[in-house]
Amino acid sequence: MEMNINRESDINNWEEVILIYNAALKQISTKLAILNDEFQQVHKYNPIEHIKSRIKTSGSIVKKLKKHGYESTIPNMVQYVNDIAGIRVICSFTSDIYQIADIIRAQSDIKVISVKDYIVNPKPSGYMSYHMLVKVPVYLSDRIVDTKVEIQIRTVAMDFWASLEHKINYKFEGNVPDRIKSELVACSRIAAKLDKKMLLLNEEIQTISSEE
Ligand code: 0O2
Repeated sequence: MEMNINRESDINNWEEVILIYNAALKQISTKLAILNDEFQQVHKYNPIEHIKSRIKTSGSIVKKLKKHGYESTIPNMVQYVNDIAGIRVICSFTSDIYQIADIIRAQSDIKVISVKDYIVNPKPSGYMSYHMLVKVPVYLSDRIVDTKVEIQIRTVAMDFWASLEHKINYKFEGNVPDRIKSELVACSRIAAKLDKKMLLLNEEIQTISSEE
């Protein structure tokens, strides 16, 4: 049977949205888990600490569409909301982030649509992370749907910062006092420093072990 390759814009209802984006998340999660197992076997090292994935809630999707001035329709969701399917990969070291990103990029069935490197260019809030927007084919019984997934790759320290900042923003409903905002920026710089020091320390340990 010949399969049609469909665009996401052919997704018709909410149940289908959930089905397809969940399938896309499973595909990426499985790929990453296999890569981690392979690393463990070949290099005796796990670059991935853990992986979290989620489908954006309908409420958050509607909020995002509203923010950008779009009506809440299924075609608009699929076209304009890039992170309906989101996966977060937490690593120990900054070097792991770029290594994982390169491996994702090299997968023949994954198309990288865009990359935002908030590690090289942190957001004014202090937010640091490496974002990749990719498309992965989802195989249904009668068609293949190229589906967007947002992959956020960050270190444990960056993740710690982002989750605290998220909680603070939620508590103050977006109106965070300036003093707390600048403390958060300072914390982000400390986290970046910690990441650098831990990476150097790890590299030193690796050199010593390889000499032994
Ligand atoms: P949630 O709750 O994680 O779903 P776009 O997604 O393209 O419309 P933007 O801002 O250009 O909007 O995308 P970007 O910069 O890639 O950020 C998207 C996601 O990154 C956010 O999703 C957050 O998960 C995370 N993020 C970005 N900036 C910050 C920040 O300052 N603090 C924290 N804690 N997280 C951030 P959502 O939809 O905003 O939220």
